[in-house]
Amino acid sequence: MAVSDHVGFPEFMAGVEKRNPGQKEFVQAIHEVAQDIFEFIQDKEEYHEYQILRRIAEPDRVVSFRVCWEDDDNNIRVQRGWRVQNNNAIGPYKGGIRFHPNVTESVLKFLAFEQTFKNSLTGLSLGGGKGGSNFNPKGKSDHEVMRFCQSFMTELFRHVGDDIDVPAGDIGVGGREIAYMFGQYKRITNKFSGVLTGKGLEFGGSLVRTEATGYGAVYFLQDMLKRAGDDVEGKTAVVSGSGNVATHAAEKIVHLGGKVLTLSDSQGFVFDPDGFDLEKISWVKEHKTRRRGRIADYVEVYPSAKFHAEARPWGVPCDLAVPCATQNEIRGEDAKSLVANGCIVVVEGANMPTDLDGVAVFKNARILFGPGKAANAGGVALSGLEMSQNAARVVWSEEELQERLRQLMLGIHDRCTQYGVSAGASKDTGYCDYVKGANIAGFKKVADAMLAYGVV
Ligand code: NDP
Ligand code: 2IT
Repeated sequence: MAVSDHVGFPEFMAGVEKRNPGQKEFVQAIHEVAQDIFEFIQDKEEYHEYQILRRIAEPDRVVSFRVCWEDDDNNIRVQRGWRVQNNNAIGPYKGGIRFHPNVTESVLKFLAFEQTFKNSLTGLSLGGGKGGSNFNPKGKSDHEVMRFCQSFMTELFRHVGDDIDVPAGDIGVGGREIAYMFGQYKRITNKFSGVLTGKGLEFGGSLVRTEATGYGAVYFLQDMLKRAGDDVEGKTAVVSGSGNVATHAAEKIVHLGGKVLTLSDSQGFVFDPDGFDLEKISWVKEHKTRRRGRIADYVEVYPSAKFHAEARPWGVPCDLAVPCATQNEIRGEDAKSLVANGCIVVVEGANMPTDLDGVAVFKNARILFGPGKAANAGGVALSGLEMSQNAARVVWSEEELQERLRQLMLGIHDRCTQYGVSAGASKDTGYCDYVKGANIAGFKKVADAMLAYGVV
């Protein structure tokens, strides 16, 4: 069959929508990747013939299960759990677990799809997966969270394993939840293995895993700026979220001499005109993670700051925007106001925080735009290093891991520029479409492995 006889992008997307009715986040994620891949494979017959993109966009399997648990008032509660194993062409399925009331199969399928490209971009041997539940950990006691996590793992354990599928944390799943799940896995299987990453340091966790996503995103930002002959020093940054990724991204921006103006949570954002210094960021970490409090409480401790209820921070003028909360938090209108206010770089700490309209605004404005699958890959990359340490039963030093994270992010940046700069432009200085670069570089490794396997 001639290449010109194969389906084009619009027909491909129509098929995706038909096969995944109502799964708008999943369709959106495929849309963003597929437009670049279609361009890349237009003269590459094998990728068409073997239906590679069509196969990557169909998860290997989606496991859905009931999770029953008992709350502190002895009510029996029923939640739904999932594990989406998207693709293991280049390594065991790998990706986080999200506990949040808005988790649906569509959300987890988009995350597992994105994760496949992200994990490939790290250069490590990691396939793509994601899991989670519509369980809301907010307002639950430690014992309720423990009972939920144990029940969740009582089903999940059949589907995971250190060479099969290795989950980690994501929204609503941090060190506490990973420990409860790991304890239950160990109890059921009688095996101490690296089945989860993000573990406590006492039981196989890795140094630097906690900081890795946020630090990595800012390293990526630093590399984009450096390529443009600039740096973070003296720049103002608007950061959203106040969880693991946001607080560590903010911390690294401060280390590099930038000024962080905002942090947020699901109830609104805080603007601090003096900037969040390391002590203030540390207060936020303690308050949000240990005390499980609200970002709004910040203004009681630091009264020069102002809390904006039910609002997102994208209207605050800044040089750098770093979305680190959730999907679709930057819409087209938000993107326009960032550009109009002089923002020069957007780097995504979260997964798919910018919707398709927003991405188009950033691309048209030709500002530096680092997509999540490249910019936030430091977390999963460090998870990959946790897996290596577990397998070899060794512990690497903080210094070694910090250096490896830095090099991994540099490698990801390099892979993006390899495919993101138009033919004829300079690889070192020409405009880089990082979205395209990340999509193609991430796709190519997985696609070539799939080609080698034939039709399986
Ligand atoms: P956390 O649970 O630690 O923090 C999440 C933060 O985002 C909180 O401030 C939370 O506010 C806010 N948030 C969550 N959902 C919403 C929503 N619907 N609207 C507004 N704010 C919201 O999660 P992480 O920091 O780990 O994850 C943040 C993002 O980074 C996610 O997109 C995740 O997929 C991505 N990511 C995480 C990695 C990791 O290693 N942890 C790796 C790569 C990407 P509140 O407290 O009010 O809920
Ligand atoms: O989105 C992500 O990359 C994560 N939540 C981390 C995944 C991992 O396996 O460390």
